[in-house]
This record gives sequence, C-alpha cells and structure tokens, in this order.
Amino acid sequence: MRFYKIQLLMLLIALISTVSLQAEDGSQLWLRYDRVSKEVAARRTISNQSNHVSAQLAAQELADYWSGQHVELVLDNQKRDLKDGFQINGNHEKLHVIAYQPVGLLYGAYHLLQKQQMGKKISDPIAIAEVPTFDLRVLNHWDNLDRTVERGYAGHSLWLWEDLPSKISPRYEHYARANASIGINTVVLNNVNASPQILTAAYLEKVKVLADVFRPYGIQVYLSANFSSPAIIGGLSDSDPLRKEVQDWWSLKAKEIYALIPDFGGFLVKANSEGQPGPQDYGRTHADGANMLADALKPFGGIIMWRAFVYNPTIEDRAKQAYSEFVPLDGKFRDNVIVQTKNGAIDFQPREPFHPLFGAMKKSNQMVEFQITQEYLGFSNHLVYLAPLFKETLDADTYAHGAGSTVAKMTDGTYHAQAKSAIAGVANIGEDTNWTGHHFAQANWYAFGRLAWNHTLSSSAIADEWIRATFNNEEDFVTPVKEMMLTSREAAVNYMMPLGLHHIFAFDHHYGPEPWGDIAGARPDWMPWYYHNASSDGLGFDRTKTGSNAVAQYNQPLRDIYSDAATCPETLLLWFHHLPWSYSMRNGNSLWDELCYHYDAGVQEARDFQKQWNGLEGYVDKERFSDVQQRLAIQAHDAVWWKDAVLLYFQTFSNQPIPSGVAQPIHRLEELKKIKLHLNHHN
Ligand code: GCW
Repeated sequence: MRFYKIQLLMLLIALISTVSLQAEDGSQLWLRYDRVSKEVAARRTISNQSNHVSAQLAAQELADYWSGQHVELVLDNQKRDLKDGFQINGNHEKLHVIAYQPVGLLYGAYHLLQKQQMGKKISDPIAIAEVPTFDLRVLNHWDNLDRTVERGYAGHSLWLWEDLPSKISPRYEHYARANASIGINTVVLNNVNASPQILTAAYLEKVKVLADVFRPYGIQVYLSANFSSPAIIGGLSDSDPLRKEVQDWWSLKAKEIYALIPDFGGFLVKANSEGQPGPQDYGRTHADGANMLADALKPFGGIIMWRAFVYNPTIEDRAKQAYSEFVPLDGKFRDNVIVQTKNGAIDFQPREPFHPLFGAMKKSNQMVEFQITQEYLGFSNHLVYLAPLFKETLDADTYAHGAGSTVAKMTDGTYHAQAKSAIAGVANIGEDTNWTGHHFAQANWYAFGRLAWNHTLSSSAIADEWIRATFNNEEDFVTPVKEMMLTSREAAVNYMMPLGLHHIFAFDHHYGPEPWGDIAGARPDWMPWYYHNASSDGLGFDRTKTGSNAVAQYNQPLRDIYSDAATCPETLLLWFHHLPWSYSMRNGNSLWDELCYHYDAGVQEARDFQKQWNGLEGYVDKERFSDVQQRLAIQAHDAVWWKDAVLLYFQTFSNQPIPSGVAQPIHRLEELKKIKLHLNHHN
C-alpha cells in the first residue's frame, strides 16, 4: 500500500513537471501565476470594502491566484506616509494589506503573489511596509506613430494607432498589468523625436483610450511634445516660447488634453538636440522653453520632463556640453519641471562614469534616464542583465553634499525636495510575443521597475526574483542562471569596450564594431576616432587638464581621483586618459596586453554562457530553451567579431603582438572592414 502511494506520488511529480515544461512563448512574462482551485478558493476569503477599481483589481488578482490565508484589503486615509506603497500585517490565518491609495492595495497584492511564486513562506507574524523610493517610475517609449520603434528590437510598437480609438487590443491591459506588478506607474507613449501629430485632436482621442485602459492599474500617461507644435499643427508663425500667442496655444492645448484625460501626466521634451526644434531656435534658453510649458500645465498639476541630452558639433568635448548648458540654468526652472539626464554624459554606453550634472544641479529637480532597450548592448541578441549597470549609476557618489550624495539620493528627494521624484527607462518593449525579443531582456524591464520602486535592492536579489517567477524555483537552475546574469554586463563591457573605451560602434545602427569608422564630411562627434584617439603614441580620450578638462565637472575628491591615471578606476581609464600602449597597469601588464586580456576574457565569458545554458536543458521548456540557446550562439560569435576587429585595428597603432595567452584572431582586418550591416535604424 505504502509503495503504491509513493509510486502515485512519483507519477504525480512527473506529471506536474511535464506540465510545467509545456511550451512557453514568454508572453506571460514573470506573471506565470497558477490559478487556484475551487477548493482552495473556498478555504480562504479575500475581503475588500473599497469600490475603487484598483482595489477591486487587487481583490480579483488575489481571488484568482492567492492560495494562502485569508486576506483583507484596507484603505486607510491616515496613512499618508505610505504614499502609493503598502503595509502587510498579520499571521498564518489572516493578512491585512493596508494602503493609503487604492493602487497601493494592488501593489500589495502583487507582492504577496510574488512571494508565493518564489516559494517563500510569509513569516508569522508578518509586519512589512514598502514605500517606493521614486514617485514617478517611468517608461519612455521611443515609438513612432507609423509603429516603428526607434532603437526597438522587439518588433513594431504595441500601440495600434490605426485601430484606435475604436478597437482596443487586449495587450494594452496585459501591458498595464505587467507594469503595475513591478510598480511602474508612468508611461510616455511616443518617441522623444516627437511627431507634432500626437497633439492633434484625432490622436488625443486615441491617447485617451489608452489612458482609460491603464488607469485602473495606477498608470498615468505622458506624451513627448515637439517644441514646434504651435507652428506645425497650430498654424502659428513660429513657436517662440516668449510670445503670448505661443503661450496661449499651449494653454489651450493643455485644457483640451485635460478635458479628455483628467489625470494626464505631462510632457517629455527633447529640445535643441540632434536636430529637434527648441527654444534656442528663437534665442531663448532651455529654462525659457521648459517654464513656458510648465506654466501651461501648472493649473492641471502637470509636469514637464525636460531632457538634458544636448550636444552640438563644436570643439567642446561632447561629454562636457550638457553641463555647460544646464548648470548656468540651475535654480531657474519651475517646480513642475524635472531635468531628465541620461545616466552618463555621452550616450548609454556599455560603461560610462555617471553624468556630472547629477552632482552639480543642486537647485533643480533632476531625474535619471536609463536605456532598457539595448541600443549599445547587442540589441535583443545579447544576454546582458542591466541591473548592475543601473546600480552603478544610482550608487555612484557625486559628493555634491559630501560623501554619500549618490545619484539615487540626488534624485529621490533626499537632498532636494521635489514635488515628484522620478526615474525613467527607455522601454525595450514591442509587439513580439515575448514582448522584448530576447527572453532575458524581460529581466531588464523587470529590474528597472524594481529599482525604481526600491533603489537599494541588489542586482542579485532582483535576478533571483525574476528567474524564479519567469522559469522555476529549482536551485540547480536558479544559481547558475543568476551567475550568468550577474556576470553578463561585465562580459559585454569586456568584449565590446573595456577600460573606459566608448562609442567605437558601427555608424548609426550601433550593433557591431567599427573603430576605424570614418565618413567623409560626417560630424566628428559621431565618429569612433573622436572617442578612442588611437595613434602610435597611445589610446584614450584625455579629459584631464591637459585635454578637455571634463574632470573639472566632477566634485572633489572625484576630480583628483579621475585626473590621475594612477588613482582613476581602471574601468574608466581610457574615458579620462590618453595613455601610451606601454603604460603599466596596476597588475603590471602593459595597457596593450591588458586590453587584449579583457577582450579575450569577454569572449571566454560569452562562451561560458553557452556552456552553462546547455547544461540546463532539462529545466526549461523546449521553446524558450532553444530560443535563448540560439541567441547565445550569436552573442559568442559577435564577441569574437568584436575582439578581432578592435584588437586588429588597434594593433596597427600599437605595433605589438597579441600576448601568447590570448587566442589569436580568426579574422583578417580587411575582411572585417568590409562587413556592412544594413540594419534598419528604427527596427
Ligand atoms: O542615443 C541616441 C540614439 C537616438 C536617440 C537619442 C536620444 C531618440 O541613437 O536614436 O533618439 O539618443 O536619446 O534622443
């Protein structure tokens, strides 16, 4: 009898595991909750007094998927300090999820479901409180109205503008739910290279429909605004921000928008950057432009996110330009303007020092913009887990208010009271079935959301949650996959641009290596040589006093640390210094040899990912297993391409052999130079 029982149990386990290894297409993301049985549902109650739609959603999610104890959802209007967070109190019999805002109940519900998914026991008694570190947790979509996505690698845009407003894709709600489950509460629907058409009445009707779908999930909609909209769609003679007619146009536009979407968030603006129009077209400043829009939205509680990504082909080092333009404007922005600055001073490179503006604009609201989509990190072909990159910036010390003034604290309201603190990430989401192209790119969307909610979480803890939710809880799977994820960013830096090298990508599409790139007549600051400065006497960009002096934009002691090659972190060495090929690194290797070792290590790491993944076949459904396997092969192949291209090219300057411990190139430089990828800029 007993034997029989064990057999039955084994059969059951086998059955369950084949069921869980059923084909999966990734469409469910990390939300692979099991629906509870009728029996379980009858055993526990989910109670909710509120008729607010977000509270009801919370109750519904728990009713469908929560297999634990009784839960009571409680809105408490005394608990202002919780903001949109939640508290969970109780014991093994009953839990109370308490929130100040209805959406807090929804976040609390997802918290419980996530713990359940991870196989985590809820401690008894339990008393936790979570208050998000940033108020606005923002996705920036670079989606165009023709449904191409700038720097998007997961297919076309999710927004079916042609079908809207009458036809509503079910994916809009799936998208909102996924965001809510990780706390993302703000989305900018369209590309910062903005079509003015988005602000026409016809498009606003469509935007309203999306806002209505997102609202129950606590998500507010923003739009990217083209600064020339008054002239282009309003028929005005110009868009000068100091002209009354222009100001009135924006005020009326604001009125029109808020009549349709009462909780509309505001505008994101890319102005006087890469050819976009802006206030400087009329001799006005960024503050003039931002404040004019801020005044138009102020009566409705709207916010302007004004980008600091500005640079022109002048003789000033590109890395210095945003600081030069924005620091003189510090303190001149309205309180409903937030200056949105990319994490680094150039452009979402595999590694950059943090942007010096974060440590300099002490009297302005600031927010970080990260890039979740992998424009410079292998598109959706490479497995690169970005939480370590995000953390590197957030945890970087700006020394603006003495030691400990991290970028996170400079933007989360710790030092500068912001009406709303915020953080943004450029989305990697498209209409691909699995949303992000690479199954592991889902982890970057997830990680951005989790860090926006709590920037003190570790990359490892976030990876752990994501792997368990997205795949399974088997330790023999979770441990190696986590290790792979945690080393992947450094691996990419190694095979693409180690030791502070940057922007040596192929022109325009930014996928492969092109350190030799030079297009006659093109902007120097779009050419790789501008950044690497390779010559027979050495490599790197001198940003010390003897060079562009970009180091002066950092607070002490960073200025001194970065200025001296002996104290500059070696990870940033060639960002700040131009050094001879024979320069002696801290481990005694010459710069040239060290460069070779880094590229070689990158290749080895990419190959290790393949091996590690191959050993995990039994733990993942076939579909996702082989999709990831194929992309890892591309990644390993690309790593060799990068290594050979960069080393062979720089060797023409260093005139030194590749050290014996490093695999010799398998390509010839002349062949590599002929490779021309015709990758669509937009897709
Ligand atoms: O990195 C560059 C991208 C552009 C992008 C720009 C920006 C939206 O290559 O595609 O345009 O940054 O952030 O404005």
